[in-house]
Amino acid sequence: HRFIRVALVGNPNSGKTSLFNLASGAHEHVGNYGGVTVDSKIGRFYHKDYTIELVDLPGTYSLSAYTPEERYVRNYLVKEQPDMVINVVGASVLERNLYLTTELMDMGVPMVIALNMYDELEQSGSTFDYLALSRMIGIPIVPTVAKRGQGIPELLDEVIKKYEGEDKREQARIPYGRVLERAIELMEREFTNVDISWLHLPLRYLCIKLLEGDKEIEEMIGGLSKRDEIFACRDKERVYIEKLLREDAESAFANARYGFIEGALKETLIEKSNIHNKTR
Ligand code: GDP
Ligand code: K
Ligand code: MG
Repeated sequence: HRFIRVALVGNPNSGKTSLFNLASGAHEHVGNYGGVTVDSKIGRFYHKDYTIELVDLPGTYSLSAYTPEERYVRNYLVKEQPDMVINVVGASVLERNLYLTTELMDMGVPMVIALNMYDELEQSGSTFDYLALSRMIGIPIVPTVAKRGQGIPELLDEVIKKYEGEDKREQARIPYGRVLERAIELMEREFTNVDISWLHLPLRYLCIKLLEGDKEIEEMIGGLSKRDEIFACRDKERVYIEKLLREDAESAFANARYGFIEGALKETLIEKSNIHNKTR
């Protein structure tokens, strides 16, 4: 019997708790962690030859360190290192929900996407080529109707497939455009011969967050001997980004994420209002 630790990550109201309850039955219990007010539930159940431990994390729109929920979820992912994340995405509010997905991709967490509220998408008359999006980002996407339990076995099958390495695809990296990519590259060079393995975060993610001005990540690397050079490079690149793009680095990264999402949806999602426009 194999044991897989899976974390549910998604926006508030995307259907995480519904999915959690339907998948785990009545075996969940409420736990409080580390004195924070936000909490998460843990449930264990069997799927095929596996024991799955599922954690229902607090809802969050982003993985910056601004709100207790954001901090909690990011720290959970870094410290607990779940085997897999199920990113629960509300199909009726795709653009906003996928922002968190891009951040999870930056973090390099192995994940499967539950395209939840699929019933609402179908009722809306929109068509969404989610398999094309899946190919684009290299992440399995499974339609679900969590409140009725639909799609959950298929979702868990994908979790197991990915856990067992049967899905050979590499998760795509978000392209940030020439200016930001150059800044990331220069930052990455500052980490040459610096051991960051203990941080359990990809170097690219670390550099992006430092450029964004993330205080928690700053503190994490505050003990490095090369910290002064790294911060100097960061400060210089932030000024450079603002000069070239006429927006601060944090907005530039956020806008690039939305740009990526917009481009991906343009190719895969036909909303009903657009169908009308085209046939008129
Ligand atoms: P959470 O905040 O992510 O934990 O979301 P919840 O599981 O609490 O769900 C939020 C609301 O959406 C509840 O009213 C659910 O009944 C409803 N809901 C959950 N999944 C689905 C779904 O697949 N389709 C529809 N139409 N509603 C859903
Ligand atoms: K709803
Ligand atoms: Mg919930």
